[in-house]
Amino acid sequence: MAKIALITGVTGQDGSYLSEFLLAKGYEVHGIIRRSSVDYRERIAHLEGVPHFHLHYADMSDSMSLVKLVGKVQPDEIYNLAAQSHVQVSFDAPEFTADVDAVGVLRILEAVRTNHLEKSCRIYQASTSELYGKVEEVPQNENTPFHPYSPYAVAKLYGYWIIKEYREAYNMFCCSGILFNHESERRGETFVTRKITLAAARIAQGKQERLYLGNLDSLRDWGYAKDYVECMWLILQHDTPEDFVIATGVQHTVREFATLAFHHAGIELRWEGKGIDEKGIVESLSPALAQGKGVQIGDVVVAVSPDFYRPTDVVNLLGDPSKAKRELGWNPQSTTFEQLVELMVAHDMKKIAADDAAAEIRKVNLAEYLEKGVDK
Ligand code: NAP
Ligand code: G4F
Repeated sequence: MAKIALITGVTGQDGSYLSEFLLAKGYEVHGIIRRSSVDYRERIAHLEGVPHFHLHYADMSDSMSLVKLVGKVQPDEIYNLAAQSHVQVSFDAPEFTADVDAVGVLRILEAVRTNHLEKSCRIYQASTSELYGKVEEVPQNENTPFHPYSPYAVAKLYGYWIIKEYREAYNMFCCSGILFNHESERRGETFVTRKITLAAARIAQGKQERLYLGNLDSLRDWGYAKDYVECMWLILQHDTPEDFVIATGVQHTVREFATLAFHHAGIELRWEGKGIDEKGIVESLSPALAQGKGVQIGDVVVAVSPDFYRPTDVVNLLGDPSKAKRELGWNPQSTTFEQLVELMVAHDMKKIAADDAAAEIRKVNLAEYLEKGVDK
């Protein structure tokens, strides 16, 4: 019998990779989607219609929908990935963030208990390095004290503790993966890495003049999302329910990410100024770009805007993945930082060129339509 997995947050970056991973392992995969006025689900469009992949409407803020769905699907494993996952947005929408990211976890746990599945169903909770927040030690491991530093992190801390509580109170197999930042070609476009790779591609292709960023000194331990979903599965296959730090053990600043991303787009940057006055200036161009009329040597292509500063910012994340390496046999270095940046830029260079080609086709179609009329 194929194992049955239920994924909340299936339309997100991690949900899409995890679906592919579990389908390849022979699972029957069920995902939760929510009603939206635009029904195209970009990251999982290629999976819709695939046998053993099923989507259901429910919402993390609606316990009844979750209870009914868990009862209907009878999952062996639940991967709770759904969240309002943007830290800066959590300052603007703290109550919504708490409802989905904190109480949502409780709703999943209670849906499992209500359906009497607590002995058979294993639960993975998408926890986060944001719990370390205003960090109390570097690097951070499973024993490092938490100091959440945003409404998002405070909500996720509740999720972490309620998972632990249900594990101890009801003997449930539920665990948190404390994942450090992981990125990919499917990363949301307002997270800093994707914002940079898309902008570098647009600037190289003459479609954007400048990229505005916030804190360039912030340090992150960035890994590749495709590598990290394997760990979510490994955590649930472990003999005992335990929490794990998942990270690469290497950190870089936002500035270093930007320098490397622009390099792969054909633009070498030099940095001048400090704080709000810092700028990324074009030092040299690849031969292909040097011949074009777009970006020029001396252009300011990166600047700092206070709009992207946070009321409190987490600035020094570095994970120690020793436990995951030792107990799960997971390799934290499958994809290096350098490979990650390169593959994201390569993807976005193609995407921006293709978007332009598609827009050109739409323009031609529109011109033809206006000229010939709809019936001709
Ligand atoms: P993401 O791309 O932002 O995806 C979030 C998912 O949650 C989407 O499918 C979204 O659905 C869904 N969702 C949001 N609110 C919901 C609601 N009320 N009901 C049902 N679904 C809802 O996030 P991700 O990067 O894949 O991250 C997955 C999880 O890991 C999140 O819990 C995140 O907080 C956590 N995490 C991420 C990282 C990272 O670096 N990526 C690191 C540590 C922890 P829509 O598509 O409909 O919006
Ligand atoms: O890319 P970010 O928005 O990711 P952040 O805040 O680290 O959160 C992500 O990783 C967490 C794991 O640690 C997840 F739990 C969470 O769900 C999410 O996936 O920002 C990274 C850093 C921050 O210090 C931010 O201040 O980059 C800095 N930054 C500088 N300029 C910027 C920008 N961040 C964004 N989003 N946009 C900027 O323009």
